[in-house]
Amino acid sequence: MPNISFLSDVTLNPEPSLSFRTIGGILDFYVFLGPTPENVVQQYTEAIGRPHLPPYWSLGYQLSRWGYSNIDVLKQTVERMEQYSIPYDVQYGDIDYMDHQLDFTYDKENYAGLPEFIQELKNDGLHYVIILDPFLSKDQPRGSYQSYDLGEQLGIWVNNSDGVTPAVGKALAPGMSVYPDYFNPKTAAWWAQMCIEFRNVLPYDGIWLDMNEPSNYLNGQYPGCAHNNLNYPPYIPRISGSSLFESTLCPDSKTYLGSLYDTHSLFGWSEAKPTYSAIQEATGKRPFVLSRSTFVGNGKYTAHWLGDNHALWEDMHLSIVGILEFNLFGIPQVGADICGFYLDTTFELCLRWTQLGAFYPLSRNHNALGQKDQDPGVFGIEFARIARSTLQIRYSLLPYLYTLFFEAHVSGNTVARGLMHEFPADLETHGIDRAFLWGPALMITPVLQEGARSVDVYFPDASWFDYYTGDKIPASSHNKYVSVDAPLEKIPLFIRGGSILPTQKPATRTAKSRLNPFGLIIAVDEQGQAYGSLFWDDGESIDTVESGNYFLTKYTYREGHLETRIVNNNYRGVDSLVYDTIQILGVTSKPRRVLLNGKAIRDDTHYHGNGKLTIHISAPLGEPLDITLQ
Ligand code: MIG
Repeated sequence: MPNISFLSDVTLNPEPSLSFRTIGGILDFYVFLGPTPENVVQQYTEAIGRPHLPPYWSLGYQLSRWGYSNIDVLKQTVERMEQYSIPYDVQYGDIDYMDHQLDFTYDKENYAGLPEFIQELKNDGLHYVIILDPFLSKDQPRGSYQSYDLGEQLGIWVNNSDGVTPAVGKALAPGMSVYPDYFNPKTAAWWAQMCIEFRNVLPYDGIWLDMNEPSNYLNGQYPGCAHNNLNYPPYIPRISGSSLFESTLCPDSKTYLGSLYDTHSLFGWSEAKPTYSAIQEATGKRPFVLSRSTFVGNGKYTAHWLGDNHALWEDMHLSIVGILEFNLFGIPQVGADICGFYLDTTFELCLRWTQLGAFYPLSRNHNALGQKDQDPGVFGIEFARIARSTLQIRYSLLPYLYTLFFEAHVSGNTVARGLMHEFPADLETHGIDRAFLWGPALMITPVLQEGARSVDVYFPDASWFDYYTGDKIPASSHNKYVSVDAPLEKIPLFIRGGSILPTQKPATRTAKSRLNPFGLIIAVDEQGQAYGSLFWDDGESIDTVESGNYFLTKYTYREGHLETRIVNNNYRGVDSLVYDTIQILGVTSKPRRVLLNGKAIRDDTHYHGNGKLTIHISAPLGEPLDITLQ
């Protein structure tokens, strides 16, 4: 796995072989031997740094758009979510909140009262994430834009090739803009100070880093790129655009670590850690940073969205590819703009995308300026009902998803993974990009075609259970594609035998769902066995894993007997939590009786003819749980 930051062509040849053609740098090759794809990712992230543990709230549903023209429009959107009780944890502010698109300001006319409104949202359990761009307008009246004035005084911008005069580009903000050079420790300190001071103005919870390629509306900075070998190298790899400086700065610009020719691809990465640390200091909590540009190692600090897509069925399909790739890259908290960014979406596309997006590790609906609204409350009651029930499934499975993020953090596992990670010997799985898994246990098979009311699902050789009914997929359907019903209101989901998934009763906010009773879905394999675990902490403190302040329990189910083994018991928040529903899938016959910690429980057991057993209990989460079927 070569970590090339220089522009390069990478060609996959049929031999099979790979060829690299790069315009600079040192080729350091690391070979990770696996043997499985999952092992490769574990070894790779061991080398580059494991992904950070995201705050729990950031696993909730996120809503964004470019073009909430004023605070009332934003309020109406939040209102619609409320009206339909749609699970939702995060609201974003795109550049509209700013005063003339200037970082570290807000629009006191169109967004009058924003600080108070953010506080209201927070009191209601929501979180607010603000966008920041990596450029500052240099043409504001003297003394009116302190962030720029201070930066200018400190001399912390990316410079022209002379290394002294700032590179001047054009961004959204009025006038011309300069670019913070985050490689410079003085820049990082200035940026942190700005972020921390701005938190006293807007009480944000996370930061969204946009345009950090870095992007520029000019090709190269003012007045153009000189004719030299850096700006016009003898060979240009196959990049989008015709020059190295299309929509960015000239390669011969100077950063603290060298010319942009060398550091361009690291610009976004260089912004990640300073932003992460600033939020940590400003909030005293676990940071959430969402970054558009990333490089090897970004997963230690940021989540990622896949950038500006279109409201097209094919883009929805391709989003699965992007999500699986970023899981390979060690940046597991990833999602695409649900319902599509550019172009107006449609009812059906947006509904199907909301169903798929409910299973993105990062579940965010986002929309471009000028497009029709596409938040889940805007399409009326039928859409809202389906969005709600799908997001309730996400919320009920968040303890499982969070446990996967814990495993990614400590062992480097992927969170969303391709089927080939679990069935590497089954060659058919290698090409599948229309279905994916959460961890080893949940298969998501979305509808990706307009008008379709069924999906062709490939079932690798394992036990599978329909998430909704608990019906077992017959062995005759293994190793082939089978048509599965997918009416408009449903995204087909399957649970793999051999797994135990921790769940929790959903709510409209994770702040509430986190207090609800837990459940377990136990899906047995052909030997009647299943395994799983639950990681739990307060969801927001810094370094809980490193300091041991968490709860971790392992589950084993064998021969009709569920046992827990509490591995770490250092989070007292579990003391007020309980288990209430245990579902076992694949039970061969109705048990005569069910024992909870050795004592028979009465009528609270329901056997569905299809092998699904539902047991209602009340048992403390923080204590060993023992259930026996007899
Ligand atoms: O030139 O902030 O990819 O998500 O809404 C557009 C406005 C700048 C690009 C981002 C998009 C965001 C938009 N930004």
